[in-house]
Amino acid sequence: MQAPIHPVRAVFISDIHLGSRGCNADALLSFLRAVQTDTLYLVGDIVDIWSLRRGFYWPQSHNNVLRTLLGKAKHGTRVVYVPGNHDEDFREFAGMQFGNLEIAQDCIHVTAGGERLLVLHGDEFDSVVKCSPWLAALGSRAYDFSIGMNRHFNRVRRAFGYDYWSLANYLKHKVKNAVNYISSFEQAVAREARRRGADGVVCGHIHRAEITRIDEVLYCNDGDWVESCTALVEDRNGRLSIWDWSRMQGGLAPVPVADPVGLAA
Ligand SMILES: [Mn+2]
Repeated sequence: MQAPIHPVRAVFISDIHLGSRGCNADALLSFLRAVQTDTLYLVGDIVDIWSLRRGFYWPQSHNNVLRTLLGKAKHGTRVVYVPGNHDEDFREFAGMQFGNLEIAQDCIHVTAGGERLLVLHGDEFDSVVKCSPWLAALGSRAYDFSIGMNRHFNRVRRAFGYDYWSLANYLKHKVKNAVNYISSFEQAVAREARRRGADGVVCGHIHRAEITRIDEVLYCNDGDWVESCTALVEDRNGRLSIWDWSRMQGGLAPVPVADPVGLAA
């Protein structure tokens, strides 16, 4: 029996990590088949190039995810790909467009209610989070400098054969301070959205789905398809919610787990 299709306005997914063993490709496939969206945002870490370099792993299900994503673009969905740190090689194609598929460093999504959301992966803020007490002391110039340097820092790490410094991994091993790190990340992202005149922000990177307000800025994190199976979804009326697909698949009614947030409300 064909599962019901959910028609929605926008879907944001990130941190899929295709090419790594942690990826929940089958769950993602069933999610992609169950939603029909006008715009699909791929908010970074779609393919895990860092993991592929360590050892090649590419099962059929990962191929099926890629084919389904491209198939959506072919059949009328506007697909916007915002690369992250694990697929940063694609950042050099930012600004390019292939049919319905666009690649961007970051972009603005305008909701049905006319609110502007800055869409970015979030790794730009790793250095801010790592060095936050220092940066607070040094001030806002140091803060901006740190964001700019983060990419170069990781390029140098790679040149010397080190892995990407991952905030998500770091948090797992620093549980005691995890709450502080998460809030420091969220504040950094919200601050960037405000600086760029957006009403809110959509990011990924820390593998923790959430919708909240931080100093008047709507902070949305679309979660991941490794630790959880979560997506940020904007319905036809412009209401945003987080879908936890592993719970919705288990026979539970396909309702958002988080209370939908209407931006205009
Ligand atoms: Mn990331």
